[in-house]
Amino acid sequence: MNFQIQHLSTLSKYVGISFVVAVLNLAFTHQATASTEARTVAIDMNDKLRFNPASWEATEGEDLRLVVTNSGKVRHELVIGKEKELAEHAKQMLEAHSGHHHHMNNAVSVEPGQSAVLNWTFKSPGTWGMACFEPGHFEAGMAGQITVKPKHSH
Ligand SMILES: [Cu+2]
Repeated sequence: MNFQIQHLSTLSKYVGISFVVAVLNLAFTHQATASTEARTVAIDMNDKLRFNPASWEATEGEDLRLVVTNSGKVRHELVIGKEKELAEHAKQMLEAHSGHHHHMNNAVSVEPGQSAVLNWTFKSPGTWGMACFEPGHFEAGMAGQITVKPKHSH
């Protein structure tokens, strides 16, 4: 009798603990999901001077994790910006006659055979562009388009 009561209390202790563990698990799982919410978009760059996909869609404010792979044998980069800004940047680069340039957080340069991640959120809807500013690449058509839909569609 005594044993049974003890056994029962031990059991309820375990049930209690596993309940707490379950709740904690739930809390942590939820937190983990919240912090890795970013949608992954895989973009390939190659020596045909093309992005693949060359056009894709996103939503304003959406957290994106761009996994950019260079499957070519020369260095490529992915620069994101409004198409007008990218065109202006390309012009400036030609005028500067310099292959050396700096970008902010809107670009990632990837060595041949490597991959890199660019975390990105489009702050406004509309047509955005992708470009590679390695010398001559943008001019040869290494560019793409991203259609960004508004966050609230009424
Ligand atoms: Cu390129």
